[in-house]
Amino acid sequence: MKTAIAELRGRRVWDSRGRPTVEVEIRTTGDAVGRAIAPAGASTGSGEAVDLRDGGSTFGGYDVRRALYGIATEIAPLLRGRDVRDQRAIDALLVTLDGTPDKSRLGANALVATSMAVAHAAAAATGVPLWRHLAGDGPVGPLPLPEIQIFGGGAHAGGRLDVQDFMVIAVGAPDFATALDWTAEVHRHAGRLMAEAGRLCGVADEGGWWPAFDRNEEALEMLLRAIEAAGRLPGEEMAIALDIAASTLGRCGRYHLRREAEPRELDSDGLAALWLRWLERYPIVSIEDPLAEDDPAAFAAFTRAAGPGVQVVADDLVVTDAARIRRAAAAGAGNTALIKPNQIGTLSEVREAVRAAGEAGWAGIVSARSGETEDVTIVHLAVGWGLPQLKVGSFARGERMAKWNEGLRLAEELPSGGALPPAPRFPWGRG
Ligand code: 2PG
Ligand code: MG
Repeated sequence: MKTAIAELRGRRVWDSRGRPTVEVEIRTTGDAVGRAIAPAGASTGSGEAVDLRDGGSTFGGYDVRRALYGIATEIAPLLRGRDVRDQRAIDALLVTLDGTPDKSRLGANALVATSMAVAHAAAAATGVPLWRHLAGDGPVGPLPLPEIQIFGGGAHAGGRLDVQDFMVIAVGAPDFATALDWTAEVHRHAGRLMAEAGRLCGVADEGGWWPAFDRNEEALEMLLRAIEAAGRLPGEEMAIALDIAASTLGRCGRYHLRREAEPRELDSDGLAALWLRWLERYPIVSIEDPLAEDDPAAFAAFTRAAGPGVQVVADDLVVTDAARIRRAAAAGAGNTALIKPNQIGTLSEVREAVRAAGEAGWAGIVSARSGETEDVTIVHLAVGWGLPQLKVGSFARGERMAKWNEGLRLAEELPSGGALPPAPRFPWGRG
């Protein structure tokens, strides 16, 4: 057998924010190599699996020596000799070995890097691309529709705006490459318009422009101008998507906004009403985490009020956890799940979350984190598992462009070429 794990090692590498992170490299008995790197979030849901850090003062407490120690002393000995094609069994072993409900003993960073490296090694050992390996005998999805950040805010830009991600979706693009072409122009024009207006302050965590706006709506207005300047029809060709990341704005139904006119403290209804006004005024097709993770009833009320024409994405509320997705779906809180592998820890659990979303009639968006690297596993995951959308931050910086560029390469390999998911790309239509 050439697919057994001969060697598994962790190493400390660095992410896009200059923080340590975990890379796992697996070599099989047939000399195939698989490698994967754990990403990390800044605005994390409280139910996420634990990203194990050393604490203390070195590298701000973000060092990963403990996670690497667990890989060397427990994970590697346990997995040596296992068949890399047996992802489910390996993931189950990892979950049992950790033994905690939140992966806090070995760390979800150690687990996710291991689990993804297993998939890479299996693909390499069997001589197929990762997307094909992940799909198994099942159908392969088309390339996902990109959701791309133009301005950063919230936790990704020092709280410069209340809303975390101002993004665009090329809803009218005929294929993946064209979606990127259109976005490149919007991104470029947005930067130019901001510089002209004296509102450009650099680049935020995920590569979007770091804005110096006084009000949240200035960002929406400028986004609209950038779409028009790029020669695209707002709403029909290029639509707006937001990630409010409302869990960073308040708790227990009390929200504090710094970039709005008075009143700046809003209750759940007030916050929902603000977003509903934006939905009427701007071509917004998708809104993520409009209410906080501890406010599911208001999240559900907002989903109903927004109507079937709007994609309401649950991130912090469901944290890529199948059980939480089922609960949220039963309550009507959202209609789309954000899927981030490191929120749960192993690929098999991610797969379960994707299944739970599908069974509930929800759509899925596979997503990167604010702390990223050159790792492109999630692009293959979107294709292999047929997730129709991909969110990886902006159209700048290597760790983001690595994913978009991987999509362009896959367009040459896939049976569907560069085609995007068939219309309607938003299953609930645009109202
Ligand atoms: C999010 C992600 C990506 P983070 O909230 O969806 O934008 O951010 O990785 O910081 O959680
Ligand atoms: Mg989010």
